[in-house]
Amino acid sequence: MAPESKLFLHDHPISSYAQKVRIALRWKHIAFEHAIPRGMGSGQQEMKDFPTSLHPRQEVPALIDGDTRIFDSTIILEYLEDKFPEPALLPPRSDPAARARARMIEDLCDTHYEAINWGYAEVTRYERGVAEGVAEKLKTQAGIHTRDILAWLEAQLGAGPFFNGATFGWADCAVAPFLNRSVAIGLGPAEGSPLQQWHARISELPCVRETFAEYEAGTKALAAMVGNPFQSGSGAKREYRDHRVEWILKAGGISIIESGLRDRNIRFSWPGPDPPE
Ligand SMILES: N[C@@H](CCC(=O)N[C@@H](CS)C(=O)NCC(=O)O)C(=O)O
Repeated sequence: MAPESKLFLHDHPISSYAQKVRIALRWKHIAFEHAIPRGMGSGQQEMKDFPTSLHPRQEVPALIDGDTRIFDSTIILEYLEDKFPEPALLPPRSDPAARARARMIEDLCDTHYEAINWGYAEVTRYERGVAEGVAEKLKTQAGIHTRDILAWLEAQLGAGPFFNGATFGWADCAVAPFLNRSVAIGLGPAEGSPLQQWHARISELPCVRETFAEYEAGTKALAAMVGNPFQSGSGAKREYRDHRVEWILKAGGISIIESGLRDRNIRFSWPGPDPPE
């Protein structure tokens, strides 16, 4: 029998969704190769090695397994669990409530939690809201909303040791990149709290340690990049989508979206075209 080709992951070390998939692949000991699509993060929509046939929204992560192409971190995890059932990421089928709980934790992190981290970076990395005078307000709101999410997560963790239950699994992969980013931006759980102890515990696991180290290197590389690629007139447009837009509005940043549309440095997701001027 011909050896199966390695999985290939289009991803980015800073993307929390991509980190979730890297952690899952490594936890399952599945060999994979990965790369950042050319042009990713440039806002130029010229990712020639990442066609819309792979993912209409051209978002990472996207997985290639032979002739199979899969986008969306949740669907990728489901595929991996179906194709490589051992070691299992989800709690056993005999415990449907625990499986549902793992998925609910993931859903909340993918939507409401991620939006806060993303919005915070829009302000701090891309200086959104500075000219509009709302940057500080958004940073404050990010702190308040993160506290609420962390309180919810702490209730889910309960006595621990893992979100998935007695062993590391799906729910832990799902929380890890988002909470780790909160820690990185100074909005993480209090020292000595159950959440902080969970973060320390999972950071020791090789699959997490390697992924967090790549994230850290990625953030350093990004910080070293001079200038703002989304400056007015650059032609680059940042994707504003789903919960991210809701969070910017909720946190008081409607003016950010108005100026982004006016200056044509934000776009909404597929299908296009961009909003008319
Ligand atoms: N629901 C998707 C979200 C993926 C996503 O939003 N990815 C971002 C990076 S974190 C992306 O590729 N954005 C396109 C861009 O920045 O141009 C998933 O779970 O994979």
